[in-house]
Amino acid sequence: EGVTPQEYTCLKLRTLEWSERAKEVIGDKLPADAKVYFIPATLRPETMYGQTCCFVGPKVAYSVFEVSASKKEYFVMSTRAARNMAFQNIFPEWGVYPKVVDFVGADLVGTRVHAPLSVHSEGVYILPMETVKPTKGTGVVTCVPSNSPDDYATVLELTKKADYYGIKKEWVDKEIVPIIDTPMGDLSAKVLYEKLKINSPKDVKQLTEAKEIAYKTDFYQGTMKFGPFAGTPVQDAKPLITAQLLESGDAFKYAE
Ligand code: A2H
Repeated sequence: EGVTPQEYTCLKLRTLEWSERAKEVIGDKLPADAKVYFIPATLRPETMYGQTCCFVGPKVAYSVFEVSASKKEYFVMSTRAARNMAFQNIFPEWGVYPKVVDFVGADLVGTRVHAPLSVHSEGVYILPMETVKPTKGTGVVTCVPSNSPDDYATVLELTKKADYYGIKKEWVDKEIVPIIDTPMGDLSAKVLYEKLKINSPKDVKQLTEAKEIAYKTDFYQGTMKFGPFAGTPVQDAKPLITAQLLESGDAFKYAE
């Protein structure tokens, strides 16, 4: 945690169908017509067209928090993030973040959610990512394997070992659509994964390097290839896409 605050865009991924385990844990603690959203924090809102799943740490603690009793709106995230949000006018009452249900990440795996802007409009699945840090953002990470080397590495790992991770292969095996064109091609995460000879999400050193290169290449040399801003440089498109997400109510700003 640095001295300067990090400003994230938080996306609202509405739950469409809970995993069996999550249903058991929820029991009758939520109204039947509740609108429950998973809340990933991202620095790359311009890539949201390419979401193929959403990650939780399987051993990380998550809870459902009530954000609007009248609208029956609830958020799934870490308690740490809820507490911070309660002091950023994201909950109706200053400093108050009512907790309704407690989970461990593994309970949530297999839940299907709607990811705003994603080409996979039928919904994407909540999947496990071992490298999720409980002390960063909301603890929920939306997965964009076209542009995030970490996400690409985890998608490959889960695809190779679906049984081991207790997931269905079709939950992870979604088409990776190119979102941003760059001098190194239109799938910067995949190109760098291969070039730096990364083998798994545990190759932290190479992944750190890949992340830095991907970020700079996409931002400074990238042009949108997908969506309404196709042809626009990423530097110009990024604030426009962010504004659109905030305007539609599919996202909000969160700082820590
Ligand atoms: B980014 P910073 Cl396409 N644990 O979003 C691990 N990683 C987390 C996290 C957590 N608790 N919370 C957020 N993140 C990820 C998109 C993306 C991201 C792309 C490319 C790069 C990238 C899709 N995943 O991040 O340490 C989230 O992934 C590269 C750093 O606060 C978030 O943005 O700087 C980013 O890390 C925040 O990282």
